Amino acid sequence: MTHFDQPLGRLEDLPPDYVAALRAQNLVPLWPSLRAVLPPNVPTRQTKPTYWSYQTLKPLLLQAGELTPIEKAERRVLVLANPGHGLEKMQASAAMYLGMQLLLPGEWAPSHRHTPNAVRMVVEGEGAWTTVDGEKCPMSRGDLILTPTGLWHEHGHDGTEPVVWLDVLDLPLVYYMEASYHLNGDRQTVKPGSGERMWTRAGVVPTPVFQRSDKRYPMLRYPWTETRAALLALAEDQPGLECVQVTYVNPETGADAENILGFYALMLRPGQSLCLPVRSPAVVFHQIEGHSEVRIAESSFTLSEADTCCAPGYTEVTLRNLSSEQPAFIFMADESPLHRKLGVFESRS
Ligand code: 1HN
Repeated sequence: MTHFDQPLGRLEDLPPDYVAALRAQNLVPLWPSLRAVLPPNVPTRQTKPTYWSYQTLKPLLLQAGELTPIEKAERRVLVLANPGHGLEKMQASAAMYLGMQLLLPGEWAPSHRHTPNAVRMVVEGEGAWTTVDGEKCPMSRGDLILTPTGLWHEHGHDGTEPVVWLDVLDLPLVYYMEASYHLNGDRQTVKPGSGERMWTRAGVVPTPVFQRSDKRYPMLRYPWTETRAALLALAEDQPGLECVQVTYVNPETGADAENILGFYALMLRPGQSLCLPVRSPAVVFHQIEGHSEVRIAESSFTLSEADTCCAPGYTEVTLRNLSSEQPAFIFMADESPLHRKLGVFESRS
């Protein structure tokens, strides 16, 4: 037996007065906790495979609309919390926060900006908009709207039915870094133009007077009609392609749309099963269209439209389209930009 295989000393093995003397000086012995913080082969993950049903959640969200006026909420959200982290932590994974937000006709969620990055994935309802950095972004089902770090954003609703969207933020990470705060602002003045029109065609970008845009976030709204069409075109063009997936990117640089979390749309062909590679980051799956089975290690969830689930990192995930006739469309969010930037990204298959 090498000394690496030996069990390490426990806190109970030490004289209590020695431990007390250490504590009095804010000192802690490493060896009793070394295996907990640095386990062999696979990290300890508090993130549990967790599923949230939209059908179950929606009436509770509408009830929040009756119980709490928007002025008393600022953002009327039910947080999709992972019990593995403790519900009060409001975390879906180590770095991801998820919430379902309700805006009722005529309501306004005032302008603010903050350090965490956010995106909205529109779940249902028409007539709402989000103004981000002066750009008014209409919200339709399946649209992805960025509200990156530091940019002013406010939500309004000129329609007649409730609007619901999924918020994805890197709040747990930014909060853990002790870097999370917000500022309130005045109603924004809407500027002309929209990135979604100027950057829709991936091969050509606007160059007024031969100048490329120097905006860090040129495109703020990614309409579902375009993303869906891109997936269908990819599937048709590459009939043998197993993973029909697109990444939401900055159209000027090709980099991930935001700094910390990555966003993707995936199409499962009718009847298709897809084994995802085992990778270090946690992943969130949100069904945009159709029905899928998501197997995450020993758990299995059926995702119907607007359902959401999450998988910890270092875990086997298999997706299956439950329809043999229709494609299924899934929105995904993960922590890979963060893992890659920090140099801890890993793919094991
Ligand atoms: C936020 O700013 C919004 O602007 C939604 O709609 C959810 C959760 C935590 C922190 C900021 C929004 C949020 C949030």
